Amino acid sequence: MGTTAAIPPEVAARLRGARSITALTGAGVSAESGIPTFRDALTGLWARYRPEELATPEAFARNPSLVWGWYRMRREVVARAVPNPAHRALASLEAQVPRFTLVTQNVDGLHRRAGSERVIELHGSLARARCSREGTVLELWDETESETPSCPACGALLRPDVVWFGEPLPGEALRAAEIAARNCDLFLSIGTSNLVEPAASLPWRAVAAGAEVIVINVEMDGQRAGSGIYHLVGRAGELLPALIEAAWPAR
Ligand code: BV8
Repeated sequence: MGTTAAIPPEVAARLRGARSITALTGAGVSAESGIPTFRDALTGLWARYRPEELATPEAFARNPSLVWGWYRMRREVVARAVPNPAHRALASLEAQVPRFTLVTQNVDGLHRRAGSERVIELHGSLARARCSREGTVLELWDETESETPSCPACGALLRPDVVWFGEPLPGEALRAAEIAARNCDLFLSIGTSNLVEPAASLPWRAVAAGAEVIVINVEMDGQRAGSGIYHLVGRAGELLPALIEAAWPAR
């Protein structure tokens, strides 16, 4: 567990004084659960691919079996993973702060497994598949190593229910995330390289509406700096619990 010594008092005070908080998480929040981030080089069988080459409709059209294999492997990694203190800290923040909205780019479902109830999943979920013809969403489907799963209703190819590069985000989720960004006075950007749009613009929509930003990341390369933007360098699994403890010391 991180010590509160790592938290500047003004940052703890800013969290304690926030009336409305929106948090955006990326793969860095799940890194301490053993789930590789996108920036971690893909390993083993997948080492020769980049996510942008696999997480696209074109890759799926070209080789659905390869893309399903990648998602099957990732589902197996997630099934073995458990939420870490960062996920649990965010679940406790939802309980502590009346107006708290959690927006995630992650598709691993760990926020909900940690107890977060209101989670806006911008990029879908590994736990669901979707009929590529009718769009029907399934939480259970037959899948074997050798053949790609097909829709039980119409026989068309099933696809993972995630948002691929070049695909639009779910309209309702994106609208809710943008409203939450514009209506908070504190925006937390946690464990994300903040490169992939339109999620990457959410913190700046918050700033444009007068919010301040706390960035939590193990490195700040490429992260925007400036007045009203606080950088906490370190692991989310340590800094988030420490930040909450510093803001609301255990009675
Ligand atoms: C869209 C789901 C429009 C799938 C994902 C040029 C060409 C083509 C497209 C574009 C282009 N320029 C911009 C675009 C748009 C594109 C985009 O932004 N591309 C980027 C690469 C430039 N965006 C899209 O295509 C989006 N759609 O724009 O549609 C449209 C509109 C209407 C009609 C048609 C089309 C769709 C984007 C969503 C793609 N799907 N995921 C899957 O998971 O398989 S994106 C995926 O990558 C993640 O969800 C996430 O969003 C992103 C990875 O980012 P991070 O989560 O931040 O992870 P990353 O590894 O990058 O960083 C981890 C961070 O954690 C690091 O900073 C690290 O330092 C830190 N960290 C590590 N450990 C810790 C830690 N921090 C704290 N604690 C730790 N322990």
